[in-house]
Amino acid sequence: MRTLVADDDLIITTILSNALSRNGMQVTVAHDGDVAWQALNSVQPPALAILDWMMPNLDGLELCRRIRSTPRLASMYVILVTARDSREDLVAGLEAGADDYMAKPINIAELQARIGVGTRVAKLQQNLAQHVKELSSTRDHLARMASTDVLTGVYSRRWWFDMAEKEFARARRYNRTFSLLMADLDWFKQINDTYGHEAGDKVLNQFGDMLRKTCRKSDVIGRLGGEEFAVLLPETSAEAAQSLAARITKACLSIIVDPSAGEGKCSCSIGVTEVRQQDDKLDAMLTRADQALYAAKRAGRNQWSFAA
Ligand code: GH3
Ligand code: MG
Ligand code: MG
Repeated sequence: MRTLVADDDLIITTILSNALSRNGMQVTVAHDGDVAWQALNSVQPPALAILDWMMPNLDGLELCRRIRSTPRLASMYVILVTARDSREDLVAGLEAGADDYMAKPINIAELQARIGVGTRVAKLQQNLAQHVKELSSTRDHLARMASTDVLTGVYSRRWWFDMAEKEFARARRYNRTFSLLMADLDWFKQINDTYGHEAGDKVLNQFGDMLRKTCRKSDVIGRLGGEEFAVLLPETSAEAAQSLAARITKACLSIIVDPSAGEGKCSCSIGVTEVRQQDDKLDAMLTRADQALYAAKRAGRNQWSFAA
């Protein structure tokens, strides 16, 4: 564990660092307040600091206050050492943010005991900080893994890919067919630019609703990113997939961007493909659907195209 000893008295710093080293601590020594403040602000700050009250430049009391008002140092365990031993001084020290208070002359047994307490608390703080770090990384992971896209209510990208991989494996295993649609809203950047990002979000939300209403319950709808969606159609032939694509393209036209003003038509382009014997991975289908989608875009948008 890293520790800092700050005292302008060389004898005191020697006694303190020896005691700390005997406890297996890594000790940094400072002989004035400025140097101590620099050491406290190093990349890896000490977990325990023993500070003299009276030091040149910055005194221990001021250091305590600074430590407590610096979020990254706030959990540091601080022992204030001083020859001042009145009750008022003790209160002032604790109020400035010290965790413990030790009067000079230093008694070795007392010092050892107080270092023991400080180490225990500092270790608990470090464990707590580690736990908080782990929890927040778990939370981020869970958010990434969440099944639903908040804006549209359809499956999130990650989840959709998981489901699609499973359906691909299942269909191959039992020699079943299935199809895939890739849909992308047309001129969506222009919609955002004209009506604002919030209106754009509402369009995405309506598009998700429309997909859910237009598709079957067994179809797997996902938002792959931005204004791009994919629908997996289990047990569905190319013909049936194309007729669904036609219905989606038509239904999209009834989404109004700014309903209060009754203006702003919306359209989408769709790429359609059916699984093929030679497809060894889902990727092969995705690439085909993507190419068909871009063919539909090139052909003028507001239409679907089949990857023949
Ligand atoms: P194209 O017809 O070729 O698809 O043109 P486009 O404008 O739809 O496509 P482009 O890829 O140029 O722009 C997509 C836009 O979608 C840009 C981006 O700001 C917007 N977008 C992505 N995600 C969101 C979102 O969650 N909300 C909103 N409002 N806009 C988004
Ligand atoms: Mg687009
Ligand atoms: Mg796009």
